[in-house]
Amino acid sequence: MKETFLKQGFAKFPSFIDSEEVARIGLIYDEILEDLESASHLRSDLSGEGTVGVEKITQIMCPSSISTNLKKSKTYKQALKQAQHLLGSDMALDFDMLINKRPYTDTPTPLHQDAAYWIKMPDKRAVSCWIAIDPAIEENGCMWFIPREKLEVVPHSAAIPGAALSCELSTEQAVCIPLKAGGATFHDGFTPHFSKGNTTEFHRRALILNFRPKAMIDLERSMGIDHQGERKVRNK
Ligand SMILES: O=C(O)CCC(=O)C(=O)O
Repeated sequence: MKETFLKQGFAKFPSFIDSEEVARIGLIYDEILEDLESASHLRSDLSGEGTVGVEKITQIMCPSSISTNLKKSKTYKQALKQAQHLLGSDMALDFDMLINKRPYTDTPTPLHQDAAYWIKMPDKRAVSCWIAIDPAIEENGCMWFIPREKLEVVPHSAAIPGAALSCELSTEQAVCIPLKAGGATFHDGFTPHFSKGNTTEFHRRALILNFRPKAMIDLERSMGIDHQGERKVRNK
């Protein structure tokens, strides 16, 4: 898995957490998702269209700052261990987020590279662990990745101010990664990815943890970046 990740920028981990842990995380997830008040400053609609209550793709940044039980969970410990295995023992949790695609909202997450959202860093190592809390399939918005070669960011922009960033690249080589609940993918900041809309009657809940070298997190924080603010292109 490490070899695949380093070569193409992403890898699949079919059984990352067990069903009991999925259920535990799922309960915390739903509490945060349903609580419109405490998370309001961390919450937005990736589609750029919705307001709270009619969201299509709900993104809640730093859920572990709302429920401290998340950070203590097996999931967070295991994801950190895996990130360190993939990229080195200095990897630490930079930020986490929930992304939920509501039933029948049919709104894709556009093709992008995560590094477009981040400042340019001297040490480019970073890995996102995307954990399926519900089964993820093409029809509800599982992840698609394009194998990457270079550690470079192409130009990005947002279709609507405040919406998710997108870029223009061919998706001919994109690989669809369905997962059962508890499965995960790992991708780096340069790997282009997207997901299709949710056309099913069920929610598509994903929990995402991002790791990078501790020194780079310190650099970000010294520049006031904590991943809780405005969504925009930073990698200029
Ligand atoms: O969950 C999604 O639809 C997109 C997730 C994503 O872009 C990411 O984890 O970097």
